Amino acid sequence: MREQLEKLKNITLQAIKESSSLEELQEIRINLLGRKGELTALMKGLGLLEPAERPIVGQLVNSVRDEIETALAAATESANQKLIARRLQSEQIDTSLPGRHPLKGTKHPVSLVIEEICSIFAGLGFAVAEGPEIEHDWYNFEALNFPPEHPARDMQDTFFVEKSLLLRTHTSPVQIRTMLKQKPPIRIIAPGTVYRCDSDATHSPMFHQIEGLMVDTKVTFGDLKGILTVFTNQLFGQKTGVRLRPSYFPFTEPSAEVDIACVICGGKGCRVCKNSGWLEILGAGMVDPEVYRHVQYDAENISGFAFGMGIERIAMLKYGISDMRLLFENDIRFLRQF
Ligand code: 2U9
Repeated sequence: MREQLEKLKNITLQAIKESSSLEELQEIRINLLGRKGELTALMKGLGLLEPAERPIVGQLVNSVRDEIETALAAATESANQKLIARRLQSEQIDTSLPGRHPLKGTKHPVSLVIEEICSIFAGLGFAVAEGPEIEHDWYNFEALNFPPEHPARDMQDTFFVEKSLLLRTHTSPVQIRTMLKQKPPIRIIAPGTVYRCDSDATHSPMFHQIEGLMVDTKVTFGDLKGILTVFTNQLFGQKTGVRLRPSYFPFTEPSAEVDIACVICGGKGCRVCKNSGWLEILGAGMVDPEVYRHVQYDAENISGFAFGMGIERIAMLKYGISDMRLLFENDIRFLRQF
């Protein structure tokens, strides 16, 4: 038994010396001192010895166990230290390295133009109004004096959701909703997404508009021209020429189209202005009395003007973009330039 103990001790101490991980040390402990361990088995066998021998061999077993426990504790401590040293080495942070720059986004040119236009009109006393993109036929057409057979009402131009429910074709229903809620004086602009069944280099089925409405006692066509001249001068520069041409819209009478001197050639004539020297950027007019009738305003005692513009067209002119589709392709190399 003595020899057996000595042999077990030596083999175990050697194994502890050669072990390289905490897991291996744990295995050695279990194999020796666990419930089914070799030393545990020897201790259980003490009962079979002569009574005189038991205390002597018992003492020997205890001293072998103590020696192995001490060696295991020392080896565990050293394996732990090595593990910590390895982690400190591999998880090292060099605080002197330059930081990584987070990717910074840029605003979309359409958003930039909407913000700039809203801010110009805010300076002229106009508040921003918004409304739903899915509209009822009545707010989008009927209240705006579109006759029942008007071509804009056709499936070819309008996206219908149901019989009388559609994707708004302009932001004008926002002004109708505002007039139904509020009495004059009214001074609002309505920016937003609109939809028309149209798609080529200068038309997208989804685009953006800003429309404006001013209603009060004694608002004149002169006020309309004054406000729009201040606006175009602020957006395109103080010396931009402006002209109004007669036009027709169902919701305004009289109506006009507003041109600015070509921002590319300065009015001399080029490819962009088709050699005319002028660029059409706005539609406008005095609100038709028929529109006031639909919102129960007294057309005899109030007057007002309205205007509308397509944002993509203005963004293209302002930033020299030749194809509208570039604005919707989301190519990061294009968008980064703004
Ligand atoms: C109400 C009364 C009148 C809004 C107006 C225009 C003229 C116009 C076009 C410009 C280019 C739309 O994006 S575009 O195709 N808009 O020419 N819009 S007057 O008139 C209104 C609006 C609301 C209650």
